[in-house]
Amino acid sequence: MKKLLNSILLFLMVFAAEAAKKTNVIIILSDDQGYGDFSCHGNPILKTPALDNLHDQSVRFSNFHVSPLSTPTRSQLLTGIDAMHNKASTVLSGCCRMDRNLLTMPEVFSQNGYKTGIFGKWHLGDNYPDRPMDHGFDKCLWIKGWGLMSEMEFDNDYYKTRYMDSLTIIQSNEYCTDLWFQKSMEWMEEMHDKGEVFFTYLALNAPHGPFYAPREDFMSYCKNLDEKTASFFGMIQNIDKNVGKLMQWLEIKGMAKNTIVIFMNDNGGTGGIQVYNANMRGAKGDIYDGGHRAACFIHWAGGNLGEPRTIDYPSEVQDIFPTLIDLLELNIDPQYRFDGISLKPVLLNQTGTDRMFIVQQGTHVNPAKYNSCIVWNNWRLVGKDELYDITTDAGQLTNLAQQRPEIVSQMKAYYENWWLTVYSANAKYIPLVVGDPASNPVILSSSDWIGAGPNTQWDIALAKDEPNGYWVIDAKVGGKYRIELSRWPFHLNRSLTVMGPSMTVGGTSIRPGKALAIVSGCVSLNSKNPVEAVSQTIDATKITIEMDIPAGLNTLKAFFKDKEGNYICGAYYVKIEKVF
Ligand SMILES: [Ca+2]
Repeated sequence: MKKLLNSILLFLMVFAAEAAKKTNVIIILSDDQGYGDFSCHGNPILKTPALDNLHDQSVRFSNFHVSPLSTPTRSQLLTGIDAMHNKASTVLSGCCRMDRNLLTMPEVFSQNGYKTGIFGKWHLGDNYPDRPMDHGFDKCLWIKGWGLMSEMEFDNDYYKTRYMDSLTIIQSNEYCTDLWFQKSMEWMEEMHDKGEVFFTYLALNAPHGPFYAPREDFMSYCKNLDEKTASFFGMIQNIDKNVGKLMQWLEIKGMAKNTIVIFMNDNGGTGGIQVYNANMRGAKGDIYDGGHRAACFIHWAGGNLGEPRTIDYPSEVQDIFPTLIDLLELNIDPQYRFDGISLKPVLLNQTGTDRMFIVQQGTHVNPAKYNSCIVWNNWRLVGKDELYDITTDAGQLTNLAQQRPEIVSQMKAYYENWWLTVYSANAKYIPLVVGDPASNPVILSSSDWIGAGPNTQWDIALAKDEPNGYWVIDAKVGGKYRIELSRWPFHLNRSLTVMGPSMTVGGTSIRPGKALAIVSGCVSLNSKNPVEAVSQTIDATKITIEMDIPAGLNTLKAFFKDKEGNYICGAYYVKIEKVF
């Protein structure tokens, strides 16, 4: 009898594991939407009926934290490891690439038989070996940099979005958010028809600025709001419509029950906080709750998560990866360690363990100690000496540090231990690879300068500069390299000395900026005397310099001069090719 029961039990366990393995996963991450930019969170003007519906049918984490900025939230989501440990810790300064040895979410899904797809914004490195296809995604429809009109997507357009299918550049006629949803559904349908189970990462670039909404969505808000806010809310309304379509489509295709849908936003509020900020203090970039508290809706109609409800257990974006592994019983080396924890017990109505975690601001190469928020249930230690109880003081206005020194000292002790693991790990960043036959040449741009290099269309056009900016490169082989310096993105094929284009590829106006009297270009390797070359023709689009680069780590600085030999600005784009 016992044997029979054991067999039945084993059968049920295998059955449950198989059922879990057939569960698809869709993570939707919006860009620069704040916690307050949902009508279900109390926004008095913005209407988000589909997100409200998803909220109502989901388990919601109401004390959920991301990073104050895009890149670290993405690296933490995909690795389950703190940004200060995975090294993609901020935007700019070469700090947007992940430690290449870490396991990523798409890699683990792949190893467990899933097909994996990204649709949208990656923001964890534009070049080999840091692209989405280098980190485990099978299907990659993506854009570079922080999004449309970043320095690499200089002339891209919200209404007619240009994107890459793997490395093939495709010009669409679609509005960006519509494109990502539509293409992801086409791919998911194809996978579903083939009997494949899938992991879809819908990494939207909206409602990140500049604010361009579809006209009909802008019209919903323009009567009572200024143009910028109306456009921002319009962009969210468009996301909302697409979420509604996706959920309906999952029903029609019979996938609603066996698909986990997670919706999150990636940092604090931006374009809508003057209307509503859910009573929080701070915005994107801040260490107060307004900078990093985010929505997290987990919807699994066929799962056993119980009734839709709100959970105030403290949770962070690093928890999502271990939670999915746990919920879906994915195979992974049991020794592998995450900084996040599995939320499965909490999702199954058990009591979560007492925990603290840290939201660290990752400014430039080395983060500043205590430029952080420590989260411990209702407590927040902001910086070194501001203590808030968010149950009675959501707006973080009354500092309780003097009254509760015992709480402060426990939180600081936790931070001090954590800091020991951070500083040494983060003193290094992930260098850019050049001279690898797998990807030669490579194009580098100013957003990867060490220092705050320009990373927007308008800053490039207006010739904003960071005079001490340089790249850190890892030359896979030593020897002769050809380095081309350009003022404009190479695909524009534009003269060094003229203004920039005044239109995007879709016909939207952009800033042409200013013309520069560039006559020569210089490259300095490892702070040595620069090698200089003069522009060959009056309308040259680039200046080429050949030089030997030793194998391994090097610094490379490139800049332009006028005819008197005066420094003008850095070369925003360089193409580096190993000459074999
Ligand atoms: Ca963002």
